[in-house]
Amino acid sequence: MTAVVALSGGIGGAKLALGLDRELAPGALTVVANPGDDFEHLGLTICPDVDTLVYTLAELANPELGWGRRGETWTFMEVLERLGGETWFRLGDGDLAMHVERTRRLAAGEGLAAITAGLASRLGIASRILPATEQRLRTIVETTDGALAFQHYFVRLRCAPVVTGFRFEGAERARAAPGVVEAIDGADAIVVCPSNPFISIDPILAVDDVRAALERRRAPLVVVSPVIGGDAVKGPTAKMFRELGLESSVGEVARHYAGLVDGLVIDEADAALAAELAVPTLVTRTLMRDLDDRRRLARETLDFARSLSGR
Ligand code: FO1
Repeated sequence: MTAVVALSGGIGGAKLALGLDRELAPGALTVVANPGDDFEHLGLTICPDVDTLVYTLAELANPELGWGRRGETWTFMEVLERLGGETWFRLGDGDLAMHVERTRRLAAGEGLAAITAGLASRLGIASRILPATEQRLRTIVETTDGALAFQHYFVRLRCAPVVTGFRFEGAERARAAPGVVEAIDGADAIVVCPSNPFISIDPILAVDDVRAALERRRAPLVVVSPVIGGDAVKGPTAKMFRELGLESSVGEVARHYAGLVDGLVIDEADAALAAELAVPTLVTRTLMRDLDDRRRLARETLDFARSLSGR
């Protein structure tokens, strides 16, 4: 395949994005990243999912945490704590350089897409990583404790509050970042990575011209389920489905993307449910423990998309 677009959040999605990056020719992959987790913190603009993708594709990611850099040191955080600063969101010493440099370039008037491309290229990444939008789009989590800014809910409160819904503040004014619509229009396949549908993929779909480009696409759109055997590998996906009164299942994942999805990739643990799904389904092993798993799942997903072309 000559051009593939992947939609991705952070940790889980980035694993498949790495597999796609390694399976495709250099430059064939464009990853459109969730902008909803972004926020301003300690005077810096933090783009967690963009950064997780950058570190993962550059093979610099912290294998234990999934976010941040491997071999990280934490002197900045230790000193900040000593000084009585805010330490609930942990910025490693090396990672800090990313946020400082991005914030400096934003203040100098550069766009987030160009900045991300520049930083990714310095780290040797051949694929394109694009934020879905350069405008401010922030996920607000509606909970029984009130509306919470995303990182406040996710990191500070460790996803404990009961979720009742989501809002994407600023989405109505957000436009697709330069390159996003062109990439979707020119794609041979679109892959929705195994990311949380509510907080990782929906913020991307909330950008009107991104959604419109996906709706008019000619290429097949394949979703890799983030739900395996009714649970998520990591993170609050299954908890969110349940709190919203939905079943945490591959059937609900398919329903979530109804009208967009042409094919669903599900795990062998869910094989028995395949017959009930209203979309063509590929059953395989979707748990990605190492690079071989990531590459194999990427290869199988691309083959599956190819088999759906022209339907
Ligand atoms: N996630 C955490 O659970 N705790 C943290 O302290 C934290 C810091 C952090 C710093 C930079 C960065 O790029 C990501 C960071 N994340 C942290 C992950 C972040 O909250 C992501 O939004 C989630 O992992 C969801 O994708």
